[in-house]
Amino acid sequence: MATTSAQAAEGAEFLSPEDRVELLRYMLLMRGIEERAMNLYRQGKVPGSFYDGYGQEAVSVGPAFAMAAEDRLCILHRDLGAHLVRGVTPARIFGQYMGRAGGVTGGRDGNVHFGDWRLGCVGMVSMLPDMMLVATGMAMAFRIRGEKRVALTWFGDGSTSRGDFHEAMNWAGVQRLPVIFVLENNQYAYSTPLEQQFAVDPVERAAAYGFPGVTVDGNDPEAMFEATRQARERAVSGEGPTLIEAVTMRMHGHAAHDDMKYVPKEQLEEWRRKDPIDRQVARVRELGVDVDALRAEVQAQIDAGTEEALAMPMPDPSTVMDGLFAEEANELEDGLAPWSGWRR
Ligand SMILES: Cc1ncc(C[n+]2csc(CCOP(=O)(O)OP(=O)(O)O)c2C)c(N)n1
Repeated sequence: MATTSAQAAEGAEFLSPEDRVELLRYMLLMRGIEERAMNLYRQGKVPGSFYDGYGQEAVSVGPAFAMAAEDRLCILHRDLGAHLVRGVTPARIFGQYMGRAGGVTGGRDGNVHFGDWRLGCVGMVSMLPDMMLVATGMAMAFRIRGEKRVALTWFGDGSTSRGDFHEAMNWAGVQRLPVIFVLENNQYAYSTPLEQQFAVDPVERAAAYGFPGVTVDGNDPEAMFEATRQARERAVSGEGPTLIEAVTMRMHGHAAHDDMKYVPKEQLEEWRRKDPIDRQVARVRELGVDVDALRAEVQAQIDAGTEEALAMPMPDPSTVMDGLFAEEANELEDGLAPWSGWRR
């Protein structure tokens, strides 16, 4: 693995002190929202099950922060931080989890299957990893239209054993498409550990399809930012795709119903010591930032978002057919929504 410190140090050259605080803020927001949502689930207010990305906050926030407003993101269920970076508010997310009219899908889809296209987030496709093909197709469209834009998608280690992974990797490589693949290697696909999934480190597969694969410490938001920034540079300058393997750990069960008894306690303990938020807190403290005040600000946002969502009505059944078909829209001509990533 390339050393985290080297990747993060390179990234630090491009990140202002405010950017580094923003990375922490989004990670705190993601963790806080998911903790609150888990409580709402236990209170019976979130239907179905609940999926989170506890411990993987840097994997979603770092890459999303390195992208531009005109880029497009196919976001996985463990990557709430990416929606937050793109400007989705906590209230809309809580509304989504609880199936309310004010949720991102207006109560039309399960709690983690959402994406606000106006903010550049593609609605999550549950069949894994079909979003690799969606991102590859979008990158192909950008190329055909002559637009300097990049598509990025996240997917798990379990996904790399599926045919869709290989089809997307092959086509992206053949066409040298402006697409970034972020493989979140979180050690387990449900209860299946890595050694039962593949005989080679999947990052090596990039070379087989003719483009670079880079392994990154997935618990370091600045290293993730930098790897993605470099991949985006390659993509917009016509050099094609990059596979980024983010090495991390799924610190919770597959979903709320899974007690993950199959994960050895020592393994969890080891990863707890590498918590991505603790790491960024230490950096930001060195900058002289009052982290307790930042935590309080984030908590207030979460409390306000929860209240707002709890007051949202359930969807009106007479609107069930709305939004079934694509409406004519060109987001580049209509003007890009304001958002808060690094290239704002
Ligand atoms: C094609 C397909 N098969 C099965 C599933 C059910 N499923 C959802 S998540 C999951 C495990 C995925 O593991 P991984 O890709 O490693 O991601 P992780 O959950 O570890 O983040 C499975 C089997 C699915 N969504 N799509």
